[in-house]
Amino acid sequence: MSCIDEVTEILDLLYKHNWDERNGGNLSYILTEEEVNFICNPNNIIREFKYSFDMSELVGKYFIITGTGKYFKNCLKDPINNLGIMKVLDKNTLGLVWGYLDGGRPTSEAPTHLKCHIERLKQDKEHRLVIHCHPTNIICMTHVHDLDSNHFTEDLWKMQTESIVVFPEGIAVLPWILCGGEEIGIATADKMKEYRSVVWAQHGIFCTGKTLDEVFGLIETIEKAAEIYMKIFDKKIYQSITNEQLITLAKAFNLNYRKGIID
Ligand code: 2HA
Ligand code: ZN
Repeated sequence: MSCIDEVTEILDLLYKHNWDERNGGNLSYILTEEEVNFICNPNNIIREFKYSFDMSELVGKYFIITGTGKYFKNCLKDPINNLGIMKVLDKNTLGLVWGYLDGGRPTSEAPTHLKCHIERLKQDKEHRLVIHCHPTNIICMTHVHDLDSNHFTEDLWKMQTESIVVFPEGIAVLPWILCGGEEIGIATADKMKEYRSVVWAQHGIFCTGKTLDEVFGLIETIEKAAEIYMKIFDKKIYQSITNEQLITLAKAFNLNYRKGIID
């Protein structure tokens, strides 16, 4: 399977989960030189994209990035118009080596993605992927829950046994900030120093990790917890998972869970 097949399969699944309506969402994935060689000649730079922030730490790396204004719905059947593969040429420049055939360019959230990659690579050398999407129940929760990251994490952990196992480091929550801009990029990347998942209130989520399966699974698990929350938060609750039970779970699974939430 080529990296294009792998990425478009996930984009299609994200669309079918109803997490990427219209042109909602974006993805960026670090590719190996071998993966790029399989698709195109990585030394043939078709076009260049300039950015004002410093991406020195990424120079020489290859990324596949969804195009601005493109619909996840269309990526599986038409990858070459909807996606681009780029090499980071210098601290301010991405060089297109494949894709964006109709004259497209990287997602408006590309600077945020690239800043997130820089931070996650500092935490985990095997990090490769950033996915931004609009899962319904996570967005719902940011309307009816406070936006304190620890409290938000606590309630997601307590919705189902799997939560603390899948995201022991918790979830960061940002208030509403204008998307596509510098402020939200800096705020998101800053949270990525400690978290793999950052919720944007009334908008969606950024999730990061090593593989497509891992990050898709992270989004699924957070969204499932949020769905349970939305179904029960205004009902009479008879019993829930307690702090003690979460600590028992964490010990059994040897989880390095975020401290200061349940203890
Ligand atoms: O453009 O989701 O945040 C697609 C988006 C922007
Ligand atoms: Zn969005």
